Amino acid sequence: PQAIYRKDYHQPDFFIESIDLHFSLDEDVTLVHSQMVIRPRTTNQTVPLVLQGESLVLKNLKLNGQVLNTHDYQVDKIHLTIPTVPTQSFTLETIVEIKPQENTALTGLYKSSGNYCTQCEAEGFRRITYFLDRPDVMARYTTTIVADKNRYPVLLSNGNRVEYGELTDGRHWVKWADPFPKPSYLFALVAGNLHCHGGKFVTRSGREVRLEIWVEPQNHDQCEHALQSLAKAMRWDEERFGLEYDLDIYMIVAVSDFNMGAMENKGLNVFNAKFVLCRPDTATDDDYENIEAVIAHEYFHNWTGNRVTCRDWFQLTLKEGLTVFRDQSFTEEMTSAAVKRIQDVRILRTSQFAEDQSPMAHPIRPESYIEMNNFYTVTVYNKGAEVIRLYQTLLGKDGFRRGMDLYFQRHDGQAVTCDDFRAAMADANKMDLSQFERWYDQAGTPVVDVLGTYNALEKTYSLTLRQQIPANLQAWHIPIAVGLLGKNGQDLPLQLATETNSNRTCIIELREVEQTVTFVNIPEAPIPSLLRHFSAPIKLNFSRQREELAFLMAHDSDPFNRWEAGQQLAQQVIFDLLADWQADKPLQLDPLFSNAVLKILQDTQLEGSIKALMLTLPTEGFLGQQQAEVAVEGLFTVRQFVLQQLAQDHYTQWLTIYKANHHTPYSNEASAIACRRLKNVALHYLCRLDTAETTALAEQQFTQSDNMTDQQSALSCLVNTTGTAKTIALTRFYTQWKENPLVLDKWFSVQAMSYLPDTFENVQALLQHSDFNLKNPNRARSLLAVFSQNQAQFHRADGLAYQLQADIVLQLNTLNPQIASRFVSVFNHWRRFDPARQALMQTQLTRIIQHPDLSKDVYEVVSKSLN
Ligand code: DPP
Ligand code: ZN
Repeated sequence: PQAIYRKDYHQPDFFIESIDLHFSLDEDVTLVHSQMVIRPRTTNQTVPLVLQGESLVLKNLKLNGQVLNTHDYQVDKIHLTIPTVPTQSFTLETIVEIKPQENTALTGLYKSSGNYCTQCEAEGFRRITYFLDRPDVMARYTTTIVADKNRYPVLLSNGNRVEYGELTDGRHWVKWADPFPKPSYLFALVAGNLHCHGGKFVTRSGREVRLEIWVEPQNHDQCEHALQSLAKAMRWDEERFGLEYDLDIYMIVAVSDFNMGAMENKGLNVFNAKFVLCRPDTATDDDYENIEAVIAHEYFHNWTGNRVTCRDWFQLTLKEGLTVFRDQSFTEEMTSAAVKRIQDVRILRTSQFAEDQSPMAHPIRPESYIEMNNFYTVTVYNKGAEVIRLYQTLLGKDGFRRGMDLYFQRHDGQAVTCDDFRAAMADANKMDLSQFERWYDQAGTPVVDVLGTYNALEKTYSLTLRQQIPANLQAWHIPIAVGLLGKNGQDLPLQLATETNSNRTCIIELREVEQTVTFVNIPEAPIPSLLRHFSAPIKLNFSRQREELAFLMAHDSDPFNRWEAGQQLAQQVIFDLLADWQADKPLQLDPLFSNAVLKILQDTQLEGSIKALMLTLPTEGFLGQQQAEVAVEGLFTVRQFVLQQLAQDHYTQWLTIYKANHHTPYSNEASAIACRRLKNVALHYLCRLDTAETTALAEQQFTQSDNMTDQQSALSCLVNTTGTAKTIALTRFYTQWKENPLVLDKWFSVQAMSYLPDTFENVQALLQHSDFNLKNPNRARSLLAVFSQNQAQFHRADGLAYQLQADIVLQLNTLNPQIASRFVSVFNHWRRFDPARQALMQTQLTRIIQHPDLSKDVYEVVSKSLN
């Protein structure tokens, strides 16, 4: 397979002005009839017209109404080429046959639960009809869908419904017209038996927009939260960015089989049902929050993605980084800024920093790809969002808004680049952002070493910051938010030597390899709080004593850094214990850490959700990343020891917290959510003790809960207990929820996450369960992707889990290459493990790459991994 390079971009030779599509949906073959008006970019020379098309059977081809004869064109597996076409605009008509019912890749047109749906991003439209399937070709679409009226009473596409009618043979038809030119990746079609949960939204300019959530009929009572979330997102975008919705109708369809989270097709979003459906008894608090966030994310794409789209796929972060930043900001305002920030940074540091350490490392704007679908990554999305956040940190909220306004003013209706976005930010604020481009060019996580010096005589405090610059790279432009705490735990007023005013938090703009800043009028040796709010996606090294971390954990006015100090303290404690364990010394928990945890437990001022986060240890995966070679067994053992010890040390306090928060009635309010988070953290600690008493507590919660947060949490405690309670609860949960696939996914996940040593054997058995189905991405992920994150169990020393994973990857390679490629990516980190595990993983990677008929998706990841 060939790589495609960003530097090779050239404009299309042809534009497609309009496309009139006609679908005849049938159980055997579906016919797609397309009529395009095509305009050559230049009229002075003739170039061949090369359209993309995959898995299509061409039945008819006409140019300006004339049937083309087979000498006049060529068809291969991925193209339709017409060597000679007119130099002026012309019409091209094609008829192709496709078989959506056989499409297990879930890209293009496919069937899910008996209904038809589409997924075109990035390059799925070419599996529907021949087209210039690239985002800088924007056309006006009309779409007519014809289907059996009984089986497919609902027929949807982008834009507005303009005509409909009935045919004599039991079929009916609907015609849709989308007034906005769009790239093909935003095309959508849905046909099926669906229930509509409707509502309306009045825009701030007074236009009424109809909102429709379409679901399988049995799910009619699980739509209201999605609808409310949509309305909230619409309002927020008006208030924060002045952006209004532009069509008269906004539709969201929930489907059960979906590769991604959701898709922002113009006016007709198609969603993974997981991000639409919820009811208190079926969905957890996190599910509710994720639904609100994903609904908002796709809605926000209407401006950042659809109205202004990407010139080419290398620019993906233009729309994804920006839209993730927008959805994060939205959630920060809807829930708690601190909690959301901590959650987002956790994802960034566990997944994206790991990607930076892997052979798949790439800048947020990649330089090349073999298969674009492999670049829908945490780097493009989450690091991309951090880079957008940097603009806001540097320019301020108002400056960022000015940049956004200029971006839309300049580029509405266009397909543009990351450079265009950066230029709008720079021009609107008259700021030089040329060095900032390095965030787009350079892969990897910047590392900054910091030294602090207090001068008691002068009453100054200096920070020297030094970037570690890898070979061939250059210094980044990094805003670092800093505060200084006095001995009483309060922020000291900050005044730079160059300033007259003082602040509590100051942003240092680090542009050079090394810079020193000096604060004046500092009365005592301060304790610095660095990188507040995680002001840049970097690793910051500053050496600290445990006492200092415990102090920050108790006092920092920046809640993010308070949490961060606790995490760093826990990490130090765990790594020191690991050294003891490796030296065969007895393990003993540092009382300083245990006391710091106790202080958090007893802190009555601390908000519950933050408290719950502060009581959660860093994961084995995150800890492993900080090591030169992941100590699989050691980290597992030591971390378990710490949890167990904290459970014992503070038994009474855990129980008190549990009881104090247990009786709060269910609601979706932040305060009730905080109670559930806190009590469930407490329950997990208590259940570490595996006594009759603690198991009874979990059992009671499991049977009496009226909401999924509590039920699932109790179940996940019980699967780690050793008595009969585990089997009883699992059976009961299965019987209660076997008809609800999204809840049943949780049943698989909870078992895959168990830390007991028979987890792998259980996963193997679950693969044979009648409800397991590899073709359904949610189900496959719920068991296998979740298991592969269970570090100690997945990386068991005998390599059996690796072999199983590779077997699955090879099956998925044929069924669904996109999911196969995600699943094979767990091996990307193979070089970070001990030699024995390296050899075992390498064996599986080699076995995979030798497979004939390897998809581009899997080939790209595995070949980079082995390189
Ligand atoms: N649907 C995916 C997303 O919204 C890709 N655009 O991120
Ligand atoms: Zn997106």
